[in-house]
Amino acid sequence: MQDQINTIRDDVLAQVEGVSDLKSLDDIRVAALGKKGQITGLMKQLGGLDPDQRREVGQELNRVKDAVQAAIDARKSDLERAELNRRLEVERVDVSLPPRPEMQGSVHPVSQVMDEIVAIFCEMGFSVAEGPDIEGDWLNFGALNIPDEHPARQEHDTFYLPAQSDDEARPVLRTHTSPVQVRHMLSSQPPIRIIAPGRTYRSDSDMTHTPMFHQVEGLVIDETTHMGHLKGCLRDFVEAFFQVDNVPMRFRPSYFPFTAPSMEIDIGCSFRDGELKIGEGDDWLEILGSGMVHPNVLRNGGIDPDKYQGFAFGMGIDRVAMLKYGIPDLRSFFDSDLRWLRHYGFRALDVPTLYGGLAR
Ligand code: 2NM
Repeated sequence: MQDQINTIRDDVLAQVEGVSDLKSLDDIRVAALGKKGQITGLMKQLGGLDPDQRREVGQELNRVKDAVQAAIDARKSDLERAELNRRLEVERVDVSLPPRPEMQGSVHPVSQVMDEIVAIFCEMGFSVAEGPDIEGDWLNFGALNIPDEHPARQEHDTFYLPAQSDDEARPVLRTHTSPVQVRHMLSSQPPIRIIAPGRTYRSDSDMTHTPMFHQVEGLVIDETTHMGHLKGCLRDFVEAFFQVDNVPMRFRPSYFPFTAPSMEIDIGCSFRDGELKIGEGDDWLEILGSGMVHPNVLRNGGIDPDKYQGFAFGMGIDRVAMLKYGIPDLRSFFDSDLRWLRHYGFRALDVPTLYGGLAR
């Protein structure tokens, strides 16, 4: 038996020495030390020996087993280190190389249009305000004079999140950026001139609606701010944005809970040969909602409606991006299709400014 043990030990150690991959090494381990392995087999024969022999051969077998296991472990870490070095060599990345042309990104039309809108309003003296996407019920609805029974509050329009406690209203994904304006009113005093661009959410999904979309809203408040300012401001904006002069504009009476009076704003356009032209023709395109901020909203924002008044407006960014850049399908905006992004995207270093040109 002693001879057999020595032969197996020398044989296995030689195999371990000669192996060059981890899979074969493990096969050797199984053949020697596994359930049906050679060394395990000898262990099983110990029962047939007389007690003295059993102790002696048992100790010898354990020494061999430990030696074989140690040799396998050492070989394993050698092979693993060699494999890591091989991969480090093969997968080497030179981070100082310039990017390859086919990897160049582009600016999404929504980002582009948002930057254009920000550039126009900043030139007029507005600042940009931001707020969280998750809002409380009060800031998204209550403070904006939207009553409890208003349809916009119902489940089918609003994404509700689980309530934090039993006696608190459920948080919502903001359905408009108006809560940003309320936050701004609460944290500062007039004069106020801000725009609030950002993501908004409504549970609505079809050809012309996506559950996440982008909005920009504006708010101007001072002691004597009136509807003439509203009209002039939005005319200047539309003409700068669509790069046309003397756009026909139509102010249609409308209703929003947060403004009174309220109006929707249409601009003149024509659809000829499947092409939309803005600033001429006898069709109308609705692009903005607006109105004089409701006294209740001013009060909820901590502003005295007997001393101050102002106007607000709101616009869908995705929609005006489609109109301005002739993009036919809204849902393609959020598909992350690289061919689409390359076709409709903008060059990263062409930052929109009024003096340098808004786009392309
Ligand atoms: C619109 C239309 C009309 C609006 C009102 C306010 C606030 F917070 F000042 F009350 N922010 N935005 C507003 C007004 C938004 O979107 C179609």
